[in-house]
Amino acid sequence: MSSFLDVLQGKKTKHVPFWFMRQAGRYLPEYRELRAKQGGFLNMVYNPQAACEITMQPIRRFGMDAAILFSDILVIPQALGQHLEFVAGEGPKLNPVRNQSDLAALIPNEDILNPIYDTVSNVRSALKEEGFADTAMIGFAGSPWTVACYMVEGQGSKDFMHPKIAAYGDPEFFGRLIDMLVESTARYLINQAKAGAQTLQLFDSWSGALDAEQFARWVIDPTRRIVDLIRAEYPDIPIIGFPRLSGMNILDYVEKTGVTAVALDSQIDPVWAAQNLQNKLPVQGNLDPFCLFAGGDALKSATENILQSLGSGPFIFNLGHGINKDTPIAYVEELVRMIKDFEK
Ligand code: 1CP
Repeated sequence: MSSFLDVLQGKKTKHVPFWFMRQAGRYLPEYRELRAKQGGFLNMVYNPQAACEITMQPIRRFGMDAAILFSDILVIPQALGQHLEFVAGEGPKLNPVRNQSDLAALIPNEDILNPIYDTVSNVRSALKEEGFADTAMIGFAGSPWTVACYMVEGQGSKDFMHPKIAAYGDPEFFGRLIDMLVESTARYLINQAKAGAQTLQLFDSWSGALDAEQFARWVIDPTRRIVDLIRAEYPDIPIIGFPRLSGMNILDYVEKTGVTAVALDSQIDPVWAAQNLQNKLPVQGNLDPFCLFAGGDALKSATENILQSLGSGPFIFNLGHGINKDTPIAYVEELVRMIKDFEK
């Protein structure tokens, strides 16, 4: 039985299960090799054989307790009819949706997501066939607020000015966009569960951009609606929420969204999390990815601090955000050793 799923089901485990955000990706030479052959990120996302292979790569190397689907949060805007491309060295570019008429002009085609469900079932088979029967499969999506950030801004941003102005200034348009995202994201996650995903994670990378009132409206409420829609079909599937940089709003998030577990960014003190969050639900996190990049004594002491603070309660070790592409693999190996050696 998977210790990752055990933690999410409230059972005690002997070891601390772990996986790393962006564990499949450019820090791995085998990923870079496949990417060069496949010609581009989105080609790999929509190719169920390639995406399965990439999902498996870190599992074979490091033996994580969970494999996360190789895909991206921006496939949902694409399925809703928005033009998307990844420009090398610049990240995602979308034709911005800034008002009701931009929104009305979109022609959705959710069938484009079908290959991703094939990836999920391919990964489940590959895990069994390659002897990783205890490794769980995580499906995921972006949360409506974070996906709307990219849809309205049209690209990444430091402050997401356009979506914030739309959320304050044209809540009717913005609310309609969020409603669309709630519906399509719930369908997308339910289909991943149908294809074999055993846990679902919602990434809200930009939830820290909102004040408390806007956080309640655009993060908590839509997340709760997605959780309710999923639970109507899959009452028992664990759902992990990641309200990144949400600060003290994380308390309301934990209380009101209905998520099974909460993923922590690196700003949150593990000691505080043990006292204020882990008494309510399992937590996941939260080593700073740049501490892993730096390695050495800093990596050792931060990892020990996290394991000592959170390791004896319901806990899944992870990073506080995605692993950086230039992270030395030797440091990842060292981190894995420290987590595996930890005695509860
Ligand atoms: O090879 C490449 O150049 C592509 C880089 C890459 C990768 C490997 C992108 C582009 N996305 C991904 C995969 C990905 N994205 C996964 C796979 C599973 C894993 O191994 O963890 C996941 C879960 C995501 C989720 C994602 N995409 C988020 C949420 C988590 C986070 O990092 O905050 C976000 C915000 C995105 C958008 C995105 N996709 C890619 C980039 C470079 C970005 C960020 C753009 C920005 O700077 O705002």
